[in-house]
Amino acid sequence: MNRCEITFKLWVVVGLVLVSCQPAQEKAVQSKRPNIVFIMTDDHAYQAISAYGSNLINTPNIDRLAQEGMRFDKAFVTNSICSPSRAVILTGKHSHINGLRDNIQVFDSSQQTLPKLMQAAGYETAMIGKWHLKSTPTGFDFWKVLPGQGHYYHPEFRTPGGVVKETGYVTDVITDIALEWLGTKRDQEKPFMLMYQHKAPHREWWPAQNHLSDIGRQTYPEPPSLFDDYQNRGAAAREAEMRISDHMGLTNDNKIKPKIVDSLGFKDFLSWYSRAHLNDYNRMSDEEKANWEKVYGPINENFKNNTPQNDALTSWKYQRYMQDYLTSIRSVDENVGRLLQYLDSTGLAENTLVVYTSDQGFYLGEHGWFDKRFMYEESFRTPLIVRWPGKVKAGSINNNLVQNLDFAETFLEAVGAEIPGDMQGKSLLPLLTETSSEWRKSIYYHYYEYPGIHAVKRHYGVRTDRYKLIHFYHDIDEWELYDLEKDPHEMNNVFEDDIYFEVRQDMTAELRKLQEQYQDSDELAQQIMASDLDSN
Ligand code: SGN
Ligand code: CA
Repeated sequence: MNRCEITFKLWVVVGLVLVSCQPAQEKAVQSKRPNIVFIMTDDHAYQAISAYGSNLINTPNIDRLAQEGMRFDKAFVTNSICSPSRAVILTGKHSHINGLRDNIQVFDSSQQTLPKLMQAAGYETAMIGKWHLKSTPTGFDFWKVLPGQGHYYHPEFRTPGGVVKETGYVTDVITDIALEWLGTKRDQEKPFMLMYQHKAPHREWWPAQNHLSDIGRQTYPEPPSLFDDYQNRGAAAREAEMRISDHMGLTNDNKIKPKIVDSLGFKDFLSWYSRAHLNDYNRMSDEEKANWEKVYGPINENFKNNTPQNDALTSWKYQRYMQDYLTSIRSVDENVGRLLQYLDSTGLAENTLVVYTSDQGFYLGEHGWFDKRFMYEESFRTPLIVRWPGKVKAGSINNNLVQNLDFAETFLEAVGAEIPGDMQGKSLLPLLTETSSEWRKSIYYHYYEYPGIHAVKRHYGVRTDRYKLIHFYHDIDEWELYDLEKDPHEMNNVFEDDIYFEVRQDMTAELRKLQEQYQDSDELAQQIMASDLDSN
């Protein structure tokens, strides 16, 4: 027997003695309390998950969660951007209440958060991977997080002891750290909540070495609105700077060498694009660069020799975008598989609630776009799959309007902890266990980061099962109304259409009701806007 085995056996004996000293009732409750593994990726569109019917990629491991659990088809965020989404998840409160409304602000981590409440309920907690809230993580017994956006190759991590650099590909490394924590670092006596949060598939979509050979094997179908002309909508969609054609970089995003891009007379939308590309490239070792060149060298050559123009260039960029984006998802899926395998082999799977979600959705060419931010479906929606053996029916599908605002309350209820009265979501437990069909009729959204990268104007709105009403404000004052049943791709704003007079009135009343319920208002939005402008 080696030292580890002796220590492990000792712990088992100590554990058994401790457990057998507890009253029987308490033991029963404790043994039932589930672990929570919260898997969140960054910018993973539901359109790129085969469990959601993707025609772009197979994601067998994420699909397995859906086969064994519940897939939510109407899961949304409250503010479709990274840091705000994370703050909503940690607090169970809308952005204007938790104080973090955009990617620029710093999260006030002294406030009440889910991990702190879980700790108080006797849970061991960990945060591993993308954090993106600037302030030091609080409420975690263990944390190891990427600084800011982090890097794909050989990433640095913030830890309580300072910054450390790891060798390898970010998605693999984050999983290694998570598995190590699960196996040897956590207090094995306590139930746990692991927040396992990937950088991938965030821009600029750097694939892993072991998947480079997938690049270029497939041609992807173009979405019907790739060449959207933004007719029948207001200025917000037209003026956003996230078009594949105009704002996606040939260097950083499409991985064409800056020298080639220059020599062909192209100019990327922002001047830092080529520098960003070179920085990422130079993070790779010589061997990795050589492997990279075997795949991207011919792509570069081809681009130089047969340079596409105009619409053909947009189509080419879309293919390049999909190749890199989807290949970085292959690593995510593979690593989700590693984690699920670990839960199976240790017997943890049975009493662990596993969630798969993303910090928001993403445009895969719909409306000609990449990025997110808008309240239009592709970025407003987010994937959400929950597996909880014995509680959630395998292969079930839910169509209720749920939001990332609901996660904190769901987890607290699942572990039998009290839900603080100031949280603004709703526990999903009755939906997960199919014990009640009573649910909310509408959801609220508010996006703030404007002026800012991608130039998506500030807006708030309401969505019901069938309709969506949006108000864009700041340097614009425009309303949009969509009939999602007749116009699921949101190509036609019917706000001014007389046929929708009553719908418009009902939706406006619903919006004002939600604003009141969530303590938001036009006045507050104006105040926030003025103070944001002041501080910039
Ligand atoms: C970076 C990206 C943007 C992206 C923001 C926010 N540019 O600035 O495209 O919208 O992050 O993303 S990049 O070329 O530097 O990747 S978020 O997921 O963190 O909100
Ligand atoms: Ca994101």
